[in-house]
Amino acid sequence: MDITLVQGDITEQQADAIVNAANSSLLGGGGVDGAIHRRGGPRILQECRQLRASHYGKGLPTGQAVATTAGELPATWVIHTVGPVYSTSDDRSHLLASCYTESLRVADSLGARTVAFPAISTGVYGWPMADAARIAFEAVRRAETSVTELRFVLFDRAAYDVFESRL
Ligand code: AR6
Repeated sequence: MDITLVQGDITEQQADAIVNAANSSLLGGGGVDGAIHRRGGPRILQECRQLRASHYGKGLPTGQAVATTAGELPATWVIHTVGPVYSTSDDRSHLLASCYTESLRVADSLGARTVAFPAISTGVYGWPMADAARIAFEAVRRAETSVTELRFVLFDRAAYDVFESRL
């Protein structure tokens, strides 16, 4: 698996799947989540509502992942995962790692070969970028997956530089 880094907006990525840094409600929010629903159109939210009505009545638990189609986005699928809120008193690293491995597991189940990830939990959820990059790389390198290209899409130069220095 090739690991690549780009600076940019994940909603513009051509990939079989892009990953959404969602919340348990699956019903939208700010950051990446807001951008995906805004650019992808109402179909994604409609499928998220169906997931809530069927398998995830209480919401998607932290560290898990689930897919919808990608509406009007250039990608084929959106894989929604819920990162942990950063805490200094409670080590939630395993949950952040789980977002990456569970998203790759879902990607494999869809037959996706190219997958774009944002830096999960590093925005609203407050995870320090360098630590998030370390956890992300460790998790994806350990994962057994048929994905051939895993692209990290970093929103700004500072985030890109941190990921590059950790790769
Ligand atoms: N493309 C790529 N990266 C982005 C984009 C974009 N369009 N927009 C923001 N980022 P966040 P979280 C970066 O807050 O921390 C939402 O409200 C951003 O700079 O999107 O996991 C959800 O509904 C940061 O580095 O996700 C949840 O409630 C990274 O993406 C909550 O936020 C993640 O920031 C999830 O918080």
